[in-house]
Amino acid sequence: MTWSILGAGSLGCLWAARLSRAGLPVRLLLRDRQRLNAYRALGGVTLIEDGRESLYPIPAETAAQGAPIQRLLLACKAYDAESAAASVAARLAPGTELILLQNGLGSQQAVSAHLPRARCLYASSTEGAFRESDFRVVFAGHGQTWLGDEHGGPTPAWLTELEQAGIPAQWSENILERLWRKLALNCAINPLTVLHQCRNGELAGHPDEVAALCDELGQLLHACNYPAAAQELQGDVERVIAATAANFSSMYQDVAQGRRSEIAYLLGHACREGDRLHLALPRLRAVHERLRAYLVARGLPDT
Ligand code: NAD
Ligand code: KPL
Repeated sequence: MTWSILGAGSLGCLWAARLSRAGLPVRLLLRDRQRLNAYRALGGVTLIEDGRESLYPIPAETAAQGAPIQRLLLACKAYDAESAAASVAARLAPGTELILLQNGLGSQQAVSAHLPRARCLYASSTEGAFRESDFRVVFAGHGQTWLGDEHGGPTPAWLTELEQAGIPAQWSENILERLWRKLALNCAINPLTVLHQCRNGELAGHPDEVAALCDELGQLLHACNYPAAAQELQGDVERVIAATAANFSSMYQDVAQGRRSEIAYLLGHACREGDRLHLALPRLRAVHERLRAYLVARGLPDT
């Protein structure tokens, strides 16, 4: 069965290149004819790994046209997920499997609600990649991708294809817990790096702020019924800060480059869940408001 990939950015191209070189059928779905022409002019996806670059001439078509889609990786930003999924909805065969590869939470549920006949699986990844230019991607960090089904259901047989392609993936029986844990890590680190204009490692100089956020995120995770995601949160956050000390967080990079951030699916989602559960979360809300003001002052969306 062909892997269709919508969202030919950093992770979408990274998955496409590895599936393609393993000899698995894969095709890219591009936004429109202009993007398709630009892609064809380049001759394929270029993946740069350990300084070596390889070109993969992966077939591509526009999102609107083509054969029915049976397995789709949606690899766009959380704020684009609903509209991107809608652009291929008419092509989805009954029972199509969609893998929603977005950070944070909220976008996955929004996409699933619009596609009740599809099986929506959620993914959480710690792999790292960035775009040097269009369809030219650097594999920047090895990691792991967790996949799971919010509604249970069997482990997909195609996990072996990911293994065959060298994509480190594991099935999770509680993918929401995984996504919440990653959301909590991102909420404790990323906004502070933007507000303090610093690398991850410099947050070691703001231990009280980090601890206060971890404490409230822990309360939220317990109230949401994900106690395991709250375990050792602060210790883990401190470990990530130390291990990625020289890096700028993804949110810092988005803001520095004038790109929209995924704030609504990280801190925004945490605060909305806090409202729903009548939790005070004063420090988390204060950081959310400061970050929103910071973005607005720079002409960037605050949702
Ligand atoms: P990206 O911005 O590099 O790529 C997204 C691609 O989707 C872009 O090429 C964009 O043009 C395309 N797109 C958006 N809307 C579209 C539409 N309607 N039709 C067709 N294409 C459309 O993003 P990314 O870095 O690959 O991140 C994807 C998700 O994975 C994000 O939620 C991100 O937070 C998460 N993530 C990224 C990394 C990483 O290292 N890049 C690591 C872990 C998680
Ligand atoms: O995932 C990250 C990001 O920058 O988005 C880390 C480095 C773990 C910080 O939250």
